[in-house]
Amino acid sequence: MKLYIAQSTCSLAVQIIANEIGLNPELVHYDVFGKSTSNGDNFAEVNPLGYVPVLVLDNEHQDLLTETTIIASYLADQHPETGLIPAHGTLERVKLDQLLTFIATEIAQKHIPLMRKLQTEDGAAWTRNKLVVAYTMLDERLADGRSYLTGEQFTVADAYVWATMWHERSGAQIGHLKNLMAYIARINARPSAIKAIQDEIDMVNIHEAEKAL
Ligand SMILES: N[C@@H](CCC(=O)N[C@@H](CS)C(=O)NCC(=O)O)C(=O)O
Repeated sequence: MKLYIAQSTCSLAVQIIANEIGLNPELVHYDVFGKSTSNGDNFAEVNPLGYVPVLVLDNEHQDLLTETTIIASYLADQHPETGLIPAHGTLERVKLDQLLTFIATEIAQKHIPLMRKLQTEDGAAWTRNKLVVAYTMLDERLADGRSYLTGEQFTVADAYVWATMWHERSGAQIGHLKNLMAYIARINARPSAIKAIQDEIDMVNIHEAEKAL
């Protein structure tokens, strides 16, 4: 499998899930601003929508998957023994999918216009408030002492929240949310997270070195 990633982005959610499972997809770094890739692929042809993550499967047609929630869920579904996602058709799965949609729409996609400074002052204040409300909801969920969002089991929802902690870049004030911060520290300590970050750094360095040639 080939996984297209970009620095400090939602592709980290797929990397950490792949690591939890023990998969080793070939990583390709995409420079979101410079538009080049670490292996020379034309990313506009890979994903005309211009964003990561993209997973290219090893199957007969080399199917290509986009959308963070879909890729992470697909990998987890292929390995039910990991417990990273509940089984399809169960209420637990519906609740997990509900969380994933919440994270995608109320957190990940709310950060992006802020980080890119695309909004008016009033618009940015509205979006930052939305983020604080969303993160507060997660913080309250963790208040009963559970380790992860759904209990003691790390899931794709935790991977996604961890990968989209962009509050310092977007200016959302959430440092006071102690349960959330302890939870993120817990995920940071997972070997899968440490490896994901190191692999990303390595890929960025390889790509930078190629660009310098
Ligand atoms: N709908 C996509 C959006 C992914 C997305 O926003 N990716 C960002 C990084 S987190 C990206 O690659 N942005 C580059 C661009 O849009 O030019 C998903 O949920 O995975």
